[in-house]
Amino acid sequence: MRAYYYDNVPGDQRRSHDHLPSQPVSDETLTKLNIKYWTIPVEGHEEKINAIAAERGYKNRDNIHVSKEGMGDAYEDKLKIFFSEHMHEDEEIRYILEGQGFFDVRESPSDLWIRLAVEPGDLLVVPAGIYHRFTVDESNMIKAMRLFQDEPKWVPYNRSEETEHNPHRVGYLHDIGVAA
Ligand code: KMT
Ligand code: NI
Repeated sequence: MRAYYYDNVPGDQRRSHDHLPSQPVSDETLTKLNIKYWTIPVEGHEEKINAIAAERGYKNRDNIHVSKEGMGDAYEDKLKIFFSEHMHEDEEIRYILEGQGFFDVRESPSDLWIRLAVEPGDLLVVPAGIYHRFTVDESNMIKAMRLFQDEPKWVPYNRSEETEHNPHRVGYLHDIGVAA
């Protein structure tokens, strides 16, 4: 997984949006934001994923196939929803099985976008309350496993005045040592 600051240049979200030269984001920065990631080879991943799920108390999971083929007419709409800046009220794991995509996460307090370019084998732990968004890249296809601690709900709360006061958002900022 490569991590770099998003260039904020208008245009297709599926392009890399890398600065020239690239502005890499260090592991230390990701750790400060409470983002954890590791690599688990796709071949034979089941056992390791099960162990991580058990260890972190994840009870549910689903597989998502984000592509025109996998979603039909809903594809473009889904992409728009995924790319709206949002947060979740629980910690969620994403494990990439096939294809590529970008998770953009907000760095706080700078409010800059950090782009995480994910590929098969990448496992990302997205903390509750972090603002983020997702898109496929120009290959237009990703298959991922989503792991949930409780019911397999996937509720995005789009960033608004209200989410600024959401206890999970406030808790996240507190956890990373940033005043709300
Ligand atoms: C999220 O949290 O934004 C998503 O689950 C996006 C799709 S996962 C490839
Ligand atoms: Ni999300």
